[in-house]
Amino acid sequence: MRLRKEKGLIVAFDMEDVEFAVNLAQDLRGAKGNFAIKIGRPLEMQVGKGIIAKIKESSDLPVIYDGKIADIPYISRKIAENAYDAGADAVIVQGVLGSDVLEEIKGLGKGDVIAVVEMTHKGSDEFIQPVAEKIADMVVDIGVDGVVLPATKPDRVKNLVKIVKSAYVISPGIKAQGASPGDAIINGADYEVVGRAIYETENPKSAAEEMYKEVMERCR
Ligand code: 3DU
Repeated sequence: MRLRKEKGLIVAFDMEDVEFAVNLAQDLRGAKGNFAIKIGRPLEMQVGKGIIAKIKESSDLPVIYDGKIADIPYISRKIAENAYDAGADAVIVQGVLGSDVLEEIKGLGKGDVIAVVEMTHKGSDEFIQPVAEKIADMVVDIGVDGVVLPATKPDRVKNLVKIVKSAYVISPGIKAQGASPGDAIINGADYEVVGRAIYETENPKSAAEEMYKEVMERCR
């Protein structure tokens, strides 16, 4: 199930408790709102790629594998292929690696390719930010399906969304990293990515629903 270019929330699954992750995936089945699930390495490392299949079986939502793939084209393709074959609808790749890596993964034709253009942390300003416009141009030329832009830097989201055009924009950095729900979507992003502020709460399903409501109300 591919992601559409529309407003929604992506729940980051970075927890290390596999049973908790599977239960949350099941809970999110009936959640009110437009949701997707993003599986990160801390969860994947507990059991390997089998977690992608497990989460996919447990939920009816699009599943993104966030391996932040960053290797030579041959290895990057292998990682992406394993993720798609396990059931991932999309994989996340570091855009800064260059066009050959992205083309290799895109060439698999097995699902969405999402490229990281700029990141939320301060260190991203040292080397990635100065070339982010170039990365955005390149990933758009290749025809990636989605891009990652930092919700913690709303002015950057505003500038970079103008370049990415038809690709959907997903933006992490909400709450735990300082951005407020709605900061990225108000500036042109499609999805906001939220991890700890959902899965570290008493009732993650209602936290996800509440946050979805809050974002939609702010962006109306
Ligand atoms: O800070 P949170 O717990 O809401 O999680 C944010 C998620 O988004 C996490 O999976 C992380 O790997 C991802 N992400 C960023 O936080 C920042 C980026 O620039 C790119 C991805």
